Amino acid sequence: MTVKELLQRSVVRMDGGMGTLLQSRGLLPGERPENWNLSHPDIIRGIHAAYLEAGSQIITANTFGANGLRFDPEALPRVIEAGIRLAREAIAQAGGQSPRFVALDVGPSGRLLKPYGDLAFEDAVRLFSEVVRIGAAAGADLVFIETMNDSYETRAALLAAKESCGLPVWVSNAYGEDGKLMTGATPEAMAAMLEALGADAIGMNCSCGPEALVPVARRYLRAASVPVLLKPNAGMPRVEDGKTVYDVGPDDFARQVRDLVQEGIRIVGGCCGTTPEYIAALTEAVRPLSPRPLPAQDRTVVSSGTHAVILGDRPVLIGERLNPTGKKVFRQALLDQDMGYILNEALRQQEAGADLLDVNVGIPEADEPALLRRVVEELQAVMDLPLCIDSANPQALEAALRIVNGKPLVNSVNGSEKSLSTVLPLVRHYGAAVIALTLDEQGIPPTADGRFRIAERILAAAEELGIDRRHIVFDALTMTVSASDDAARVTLDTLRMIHDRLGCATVLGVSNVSFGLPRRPALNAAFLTAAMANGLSAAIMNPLSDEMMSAYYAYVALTGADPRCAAYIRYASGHPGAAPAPAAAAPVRPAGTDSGTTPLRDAVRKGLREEAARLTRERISGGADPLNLIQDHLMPALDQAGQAFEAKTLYLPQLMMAAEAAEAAFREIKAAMKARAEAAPQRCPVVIATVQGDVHDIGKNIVRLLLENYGFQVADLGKDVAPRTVLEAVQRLQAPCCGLSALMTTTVPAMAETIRLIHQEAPFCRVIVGGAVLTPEYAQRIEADYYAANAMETVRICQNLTESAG
Ligand code: THG
Repeated sequence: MTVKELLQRSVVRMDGGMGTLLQSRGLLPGERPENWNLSHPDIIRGIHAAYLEAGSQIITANTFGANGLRFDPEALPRVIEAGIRLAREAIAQAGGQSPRFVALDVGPSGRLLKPYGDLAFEDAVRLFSEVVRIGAAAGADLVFIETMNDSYETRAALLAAKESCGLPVWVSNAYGEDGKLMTGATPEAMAAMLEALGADAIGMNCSCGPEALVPVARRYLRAASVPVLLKPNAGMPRVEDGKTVYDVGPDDFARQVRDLVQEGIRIVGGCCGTTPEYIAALTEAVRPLSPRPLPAQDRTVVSSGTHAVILGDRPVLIGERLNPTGKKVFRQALLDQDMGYILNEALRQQEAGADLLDVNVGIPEADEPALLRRVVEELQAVMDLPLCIDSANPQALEAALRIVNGKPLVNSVNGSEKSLSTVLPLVRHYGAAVIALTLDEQGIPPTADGRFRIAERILAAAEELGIDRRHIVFDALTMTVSASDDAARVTLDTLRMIHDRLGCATVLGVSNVSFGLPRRPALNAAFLTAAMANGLSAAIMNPLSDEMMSAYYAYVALTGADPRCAAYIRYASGHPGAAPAPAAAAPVRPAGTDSGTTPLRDAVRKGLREEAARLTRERISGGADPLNLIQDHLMPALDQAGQAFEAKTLYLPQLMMAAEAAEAAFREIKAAMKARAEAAPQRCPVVIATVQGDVHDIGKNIVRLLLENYGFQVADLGKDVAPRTVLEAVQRLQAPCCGLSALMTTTVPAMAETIRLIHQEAPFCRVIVGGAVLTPEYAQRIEADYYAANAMETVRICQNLTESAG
């Protein structure tokens, strides 16, 4: 029997925790568990044997953290091969009739991907490919990608697995209490992307107990058409007397997981804190159950790195403005690689209510594959709408499809042999949905029947390649009504036929209809309404056109797709569709107020690096005091971003991008201030660091600049600094003050530990803390000596401390 057959006919039982068991067998903190495949093979085999005894049908090899970042090229294959071999040996020794399989376990790389971290997407793909190739050659039966907390990294791992072996691939993500991944993805977004890329099963593991995962599990079951997997912790981990404890026992665990199997979960197991005892209870609970049939899914879904968009529950809007056709300024921006302008056009459309953005960078002068790839990377760093990748160049499509996050829409394929044979394989391989133009080698059929026949042909070709019809969005082709009286009629009839007879999603580039006529928005709006009434799922249009947006919101409200007319009312009262004033004319509040916007604050908050740097340069050359720029613009913008992050209206990626933009502005300020700092008198040393686990340090960099400006000798230890390292620097320099910053709540314990160490071993040093998530109360609780609300306060505290000391 194969893994696929097992999964088809039964509820599949995996194993439970490995890491927590190894700790109880003496694995030391910091020691790599995978090394035990070589140093303690009996223990590893023994754990596998215990899980097999408990009823596991699939055991995961001890390879979770085995990758080229943690192991050198010589050690990596040895560790992985030993891991697979030990699992295989445990199965052989257990004997028995029923089929048992070995999963190659693939955990996160341990690094964040660009642009938030420093690992390039293609490097991540290479890293995972290496692991998968070794594991597959060593005889793994399937690949189990698990505990991934970032959509982009999950995509890299799945793409690598699909490209490097022919084994089934199961993909499991770790959700936070808010039902999202660390970088913001929802279950629907992950399901859309992973299924399209060909995952054989998808689901969730780790993070908390089964009860807390019920809502996430249900969302998976509603969204997925492949089997859904659930491997929870034995409850929420809690630290008690320095030890991690879990508070769901084996029987409760088994009962809670069984309830979800009755709702449709098909693959079960445990994660942290679960032991063979849990799996034995689970085996007993689920063995009598047969799997629920997989639901047929017929909705067309696309996604970004954070969320999914369903085409057709209501018609969706695809912003058309990232397109050089007929737009001189945009064309020039592409020639100049002026990302600031391009990103701003994207954000304006997002704010105006676009659901997706069409991206077309086709100008004859450019290297389109490189440019499209770059623009897609920049776009997904600052905004989170799914993309419609628009190119007639297959190389450009592929370059963008490789590195895009989520499940994009490809614009487009058509009925010609050449297009079908080049574009469809890309759509399949990279897990996209695709717009299919109802034209072919013979051109655009003048009748609806002719266009419909092409649609049928494209559908057959796609299904032949294994692309489900729900991934095809048909374009009925808008021609201008100025050239032919029945142009719009034919398009509407085609829409209706495709909608009624094929049940597929549809799209139109709406504004073509009015080409060559006056008052185009009036025609466009009327045509949009008619098209929606004939089954249009998505409109490529200008979301900044008030006429079209009015027609759109009115239609959605009138057809009952806008509960209590909420979107219509919001639109009608705020007019978000009206083009916002250009940046230069935006209201500027008096400097120093902490709410409200300035162009520079806006650029920082939105994560626009080049824009932030440019505005900063302009301000400085216009005579602004660089220090004031920090106080009045950078800090408030970072504060606002930090607050939005805490309020969960903004996610980690966006917070990181805001920090990056502030950093870009800050580099300009630093350059302008260099001369001044050199002239200032020398004061005592101050050690500063961003605490262990924190990956960004813009706040600390600002503090450094100010301190240096006031003459302190700053020893900047950088980010992600271990408590001991901070202590050693304080002792070496005999520093009377030390500044620590923490950006994320999760790193506050590391800050507390650093403070404790300094107080204990360097009692002469006072610790000042700050950072996005800290409050004075929290600072007091972790026994910091001072809390600084901003960089200037840190300087004042250091001045007071050193003056009173000296
Ligand atoms: N189907 C599909 N894709 C498409 C189209 C379609 N992509 C391109 C186009 N049609 C839709 N996109 C645009 C993009 C830009 C403009 C129009 C349609 C445009 N319009 C004004 C003009 O024509 O001069 C410029 C106005 C402005 O500056 O905003 O530029 O049918 N699948």
